[in-house]
This record gives sequence, structure tokens and C-alpha cells, in this order.
Amino acid sequence: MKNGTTPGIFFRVSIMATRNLSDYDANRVPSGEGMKFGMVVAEWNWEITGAMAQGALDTLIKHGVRKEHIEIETVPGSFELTMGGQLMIETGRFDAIILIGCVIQGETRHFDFICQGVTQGAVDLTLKYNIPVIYGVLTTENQQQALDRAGGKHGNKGDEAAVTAIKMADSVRRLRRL
Ligand code: RBF
Repeated sequence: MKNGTTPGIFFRVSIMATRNLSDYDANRVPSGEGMKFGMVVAEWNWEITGAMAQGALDTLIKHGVRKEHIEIETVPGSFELTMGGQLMIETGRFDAIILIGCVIQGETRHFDFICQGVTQGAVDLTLKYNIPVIYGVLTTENQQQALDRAGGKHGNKGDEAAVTAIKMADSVRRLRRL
């Protein structure tokens, strides 16, 4: 289905989701000019999360967000992303918050508990504060799968989180103006 061609339906924003959002059409991303973003990055699995954070940062800037409108905080692990996100939201300075983490399956059930905690935490934050909280958290079976998604063969999920943040911030601005 082509955008805008369905009778009676007008897509104000071009649909651009594919299986791999890193393949997005950059021309169809709203401008990030004037938008402010907070990013919380887990230090655990830094090789992965650092690459994702860099990707997110580059992508925000590429789409017009000013460097001084991006603040980055690190937290020890993905479990702490919710708290970091909450602290950032409470400053009132941001249009959207990006959480970056990587949880890799180990031998114990920690994986499940951390994934569950941060996922529910992100949902709770976004609904409690009515602000986009973008879930840039990899949950993989092994390190290779994570590397593949942090600038490897499956793109960089940090880039995708940044695009999602801009799109959601744009949606909020447009809808609140209506
Ligand atoms: N944090 C991550 O971000 N990714 C992980 O893969 C990860 N694995 C962990 C495995 C174990 C056994 C433990 C105890 C912690 C792990 N953490 C991981 C850290 C976790 O998110 C949190 O920082 C700590 O549990 C302290 O609250």
C-alpha cells in the first residue's frame, strides 16, 4: 500500500517501518530542530551499549538536533535505566527519553528478571509522565547477536531508537497543537 493512496485515509507522516529500521528513508524523518532529548545508557556490556549510544547521538544530530540539546547519563546496568529515565524526565527538560541497554542471556534467570524490569519500567514511565520513552534495549541470546545489532549486519538499534524518538516527539508536538 502506498502512503496516502487509501481512499478516505490520509497519512500525515509517511510510513517507513521495515523489518530493519536502520534502512529507513532519512528524507522522511521529521526535523529534530528545537527538540531536546535525554539519553540513559547502561554501562553493562559497554562495547555494545557505547556503540548504540554513539549511533543514536550521530542520528539525532544528523536530523537537526543540536548537540547542546542532548544530555547523556550512564547507569550501571539495564535494571537502572528506569530510575535514570525517571530522573531525566523529572528535570522537565526533554521532549523524549532514550533508554539504551543490552541484556545478554546467561546461565541464570537474571536475564528474565532484568528484561522484565526494564521493559515494564519503560512502559510505566511513558504512561506516568506522558512523554515518549524509547526502548533501545537489546535482549539477546549471545554477544554476537548483540554486536550484529550495534553497528553490525543488522544495523544499529541505537540509530533506530533515535529516529523513533524524533518521530514520537514530533507526534506529541503535532497532536498537542491540534
Ligand atoms: N545488566 C545489563 O545491562 N545487561 C546484562 O546482561 C546484565 N546481566 C547481569 C547478570 C547478573 C547475574 C547480574 C547480577 C546483573 C546483571 N546486570 C546486567 C546488571 C543489572 O542490570 C543491574 O545493574 C544489577 O543487578 C544491579 O541492580
